Amino acid sequence: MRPARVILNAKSPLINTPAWLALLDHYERVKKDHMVDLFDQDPKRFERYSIEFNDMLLDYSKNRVNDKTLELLFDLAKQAKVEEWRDRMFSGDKINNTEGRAVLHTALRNRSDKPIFVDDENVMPLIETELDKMRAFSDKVRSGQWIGYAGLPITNVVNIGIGGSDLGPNMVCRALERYAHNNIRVHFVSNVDGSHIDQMLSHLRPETTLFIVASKTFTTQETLTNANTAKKWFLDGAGRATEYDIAKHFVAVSTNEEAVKEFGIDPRNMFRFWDWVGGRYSLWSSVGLASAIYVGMDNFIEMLEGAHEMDNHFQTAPFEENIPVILAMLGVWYGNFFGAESSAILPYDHSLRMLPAYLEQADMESNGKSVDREGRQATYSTGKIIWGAEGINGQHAFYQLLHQGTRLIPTDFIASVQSQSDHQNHRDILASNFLAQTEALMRGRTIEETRKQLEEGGIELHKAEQRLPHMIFEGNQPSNSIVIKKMTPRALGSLIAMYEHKIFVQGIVWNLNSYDQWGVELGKKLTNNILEELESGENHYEHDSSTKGLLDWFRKNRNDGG
Ligand code: G6Q
Repeated sequence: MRPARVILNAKSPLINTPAWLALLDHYERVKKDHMVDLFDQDPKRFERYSIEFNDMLLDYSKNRVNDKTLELLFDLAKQAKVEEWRDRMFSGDKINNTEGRAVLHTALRNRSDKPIFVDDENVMPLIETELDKMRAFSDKVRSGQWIGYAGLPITNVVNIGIGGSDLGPNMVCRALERYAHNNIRVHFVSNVDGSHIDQMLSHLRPETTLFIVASKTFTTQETLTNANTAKKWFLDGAGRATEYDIAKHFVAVSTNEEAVKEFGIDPRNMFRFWDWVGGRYSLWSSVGLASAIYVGMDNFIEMLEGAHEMDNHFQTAPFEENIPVILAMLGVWYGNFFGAESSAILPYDHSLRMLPAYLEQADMESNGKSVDREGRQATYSTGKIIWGAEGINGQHAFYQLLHQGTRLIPTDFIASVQSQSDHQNHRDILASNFLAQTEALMRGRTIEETRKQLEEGGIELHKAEQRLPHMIFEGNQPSNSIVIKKMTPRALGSLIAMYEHKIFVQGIVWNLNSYDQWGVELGKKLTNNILEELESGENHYEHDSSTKGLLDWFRKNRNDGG
């Protein structure tokens, strides 16, 4: 008999709590309400359901909520003790209970004088030291003072990392391109598919390239494989570099000094962070080194300040005015009551093109859990499927399903008003698409409106009647509009911190530990077993017939004949 996988008899009690039951009851009353009517009934709906924060505006009026809905959602947040958990996180309590760790990415951007303790040690001086080290190093690289082995300044920086050690700094570099150094380009290699690093290296020269090997554990197979390939390329290249020259071209970002040394990087060229910084929350730490070199340390600090301002807002604003709390609870409303399974991130700003991929990890790795903090089965939906792409491209592709599909998909539309380019006509076209889409998703198109349009188009009556049902849009598709004046480092910091806290609040409501990732760890282990078999040609482990069949097929068809 198959060994039992599920040992959990205990069920998480959330769905029987008073706040949850009240929401269920309320849902039955309002589930059919159309937003068009809600707007008609309340001319001040936008004023009442929008918030300005620094240079950011959140308009959440195009959501299927009324005052009562929000009140009940905030009751649920209170019942879950969001405020207490929030304060515990900020003060360094070990809220990551399965790994016994504090969760202190907020300390990395603590711009106040307040000390923050982990195990009775104030971590702020440690953070300041690393920030100073990042500044000294990035200044040298940017000013051309950091000289490679052939006496030339660095022109290309390659960040080798994956997951949390890649997506964050990569997304930040794209978002802040307008602040980039004129002569330094930054590249990111994450995939262990050798063609990724080959492609990258093919247009670089060892003399002017700096590699940042970013890995919290410094044991990640993909990263170390790519780093070794880079080292070999550096040493075997036409430039006659020696082991001695590695110090000028390889630096590490890690928590694991021993492994960094073993790889051959001088610990003096190591930038540290700590186990209380989760990989997917690490862009604020020295993992951000590539971005600090690219945009300069002043801009990097400004990004930290923007995040810190959002931290303060999250810690102090009442729920009714608290942006991360509002966004989180709207997500709970759709996921747990309307049964929405996914949520889309739709940036209308080319510089935010990597934001969906970044948030996919941040959200799904944090809240993709089915067991609560106490080890009980969650009998309710938790983290939604997060996906997205640049909105304007999506309009010509997948928006069809948003408008007329059978699923409810809440969306975040994100735009910045002052575009990076000088083309004003482009800017206005982009903005009008943004505005038109959220309006269309909300309003839809009624049968009368559709019929009128068909009549005006002069289509024959019988054809028009045939086409009619296909051209009706139900509307009532919720969206948040997040509009930023200009994509500055400060605004970006606030935006990312906003999403981090949204994810935190949802994790607390669902009673999850959002800060472990055992699902990711499992993948790493299974790969090693199969790699051993692939390389040796021997079978050591038991597999199902599918995995075995595939393994044999790979072996038979490898291009090295091995
Ligand atoms: C992040 C995840 C994961 C991690 C990568 C890289 O929260 O745990 O994405 O960042 O697996 O790990 P290293 O930084 O240890 O190489």
